[in-house]
Amino acid sequence: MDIHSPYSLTPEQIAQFRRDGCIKLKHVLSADALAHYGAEITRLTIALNTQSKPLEERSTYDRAFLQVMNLWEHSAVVTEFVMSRRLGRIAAQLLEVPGVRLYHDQSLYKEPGGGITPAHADQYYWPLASDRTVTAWVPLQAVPADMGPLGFYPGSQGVQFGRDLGISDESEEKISADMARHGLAFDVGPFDLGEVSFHLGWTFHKAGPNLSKRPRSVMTVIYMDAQMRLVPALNAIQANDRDQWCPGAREGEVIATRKNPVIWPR
Ligand SMILES: O=C(O)CCC(=O)C(=O)O
Repeated sequence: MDIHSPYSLTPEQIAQFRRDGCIKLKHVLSADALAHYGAEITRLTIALNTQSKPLEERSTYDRAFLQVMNLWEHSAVVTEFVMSRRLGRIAAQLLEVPGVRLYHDQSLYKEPGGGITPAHADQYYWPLASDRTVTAWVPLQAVPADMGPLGFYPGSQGVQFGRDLGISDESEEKISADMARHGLAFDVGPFDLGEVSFHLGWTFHKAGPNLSKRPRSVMTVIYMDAQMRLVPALNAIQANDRDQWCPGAREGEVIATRKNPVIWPR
């Protein structure tokens, strides 16, 4: 199962990512690899998730997906996937940095009937010093339009408004309206099997509901510059993130805890 050999990124694709703060790449992972790692990721997501309420009794956030974090700590198979040199090298090339580490991974499983993922930027949650962060969003099956594919506002990574809004009805309403004010269009479309998207921590994005009868199983890996430093937490959520994903890291210093292995180069 080859998940480590290099993927050819063109200079145009790297320039596109610099401009847009997001990109979708086809044929990144094979059907065999997705079936192999995907089975373990989905198994663990179901086993470890703690959501017990029916969809109609949950908040907007909790209707969006079952969310299970740092699966790599529970399974050697998932560790192998998260440490994929192919994905890590793409992340470093897109960020235009020599190396990347893991911030954390997470499975985002949109159940049949699951709701929208409200508009947001991920870095609101992270106590990190620079914008050199990127999420690989890896669907474990194809994602047609009715399953809630992830969509982006290309070019929104420089927008300041909305950076203080967590995922909520309020973020959906205010950020979507602000994107329209900036003339930034929402770009959404299906994902083929093997297609993977990458978005910066400050690029605004959202997803529609899962109107299909099948779950939308997605694994994400969040990478940061290997030289990323910790900054003081701006809010309780960032303090929690720091303690969960970078335990023992010190403000002002490079985040190099046991939970933040270098993924590329290796
Ligand atoms: O999977 C989704 O619906 C949302 C994904 C997302 O917000 C992210 O990976 O940053």
